Amino acid sequence: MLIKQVEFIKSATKAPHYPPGDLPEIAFAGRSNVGKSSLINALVNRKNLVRTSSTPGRTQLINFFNVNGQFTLVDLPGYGFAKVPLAVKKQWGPMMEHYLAKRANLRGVILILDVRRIPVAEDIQMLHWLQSYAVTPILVVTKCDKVSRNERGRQARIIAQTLGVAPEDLNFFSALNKEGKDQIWQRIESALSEKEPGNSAAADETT
Ligand SMILES: Nc1nc2c(ncn2[C@@H]2O[C@H](COP(=O)(O)OP(=O)(O)OP(=O)(O)O)[C@@H](O)[C@H]2O)c(=O)[nH]1
Ligand SMILES: [Mg+2]
Repeated sequence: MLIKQVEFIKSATKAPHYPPGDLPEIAFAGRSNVGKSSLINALVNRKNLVRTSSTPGRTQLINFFNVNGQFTLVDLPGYGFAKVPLAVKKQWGPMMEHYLAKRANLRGVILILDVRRIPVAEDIQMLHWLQSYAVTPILVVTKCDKVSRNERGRQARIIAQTLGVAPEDLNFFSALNKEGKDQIWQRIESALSEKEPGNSAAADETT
């Protein structure tokens, strides 16, 4: 993917505040601190388009970015961080389901997992939502620079088994050495070029 132009559009929590959904869209989901913002920055070759943080759970808004005037990338709020206030935690599920149900232009969601960790309940929940809203999941296992090849293989089997997917469905990535970037772009491009997914009907129903 040739990146000519990337710009922040806006932040939102609810559908009335989302930017117009006239371009195909790809969203990034995962636990707090898993590396969502780092992956977006790496994909668009920018060091700090999206703020990365050492304080997990900082991004509680849905952030929209336009790429080349052609499609939208969306940084979704992270989940699963223990220190986030309960009131904020309770908002996550409805905010996510609302977004997934309403966003008819959504073509795929990149679900990001830490190579060193077993997927949590919210990861599995997210995958189930994607299946029920017919949104293409793209599974990315990140921070691969932190483990050996052997450890990666072992973890990949556990992660795939916990999620109920084939190990071949996992895309390995590292924001440090950019391993896996081209393959992830290929998956994104193929999701972007898919025809209208089945969730446009669901969006109409709930309006
Ligand atoms: N070694 C290594 N560190 C990474 C990688 N990806 C992210 N990090 C680090 O992990 C921390 C969190 O990264 P972010 O990209 O901010 O994670 P996030 O998922 O956007 O976090 P929230 O927005 O708080 O939910 C930062 O210190 C990053 O530098 C990676 O592939 N390898
Ligand atoms: Mg972030």
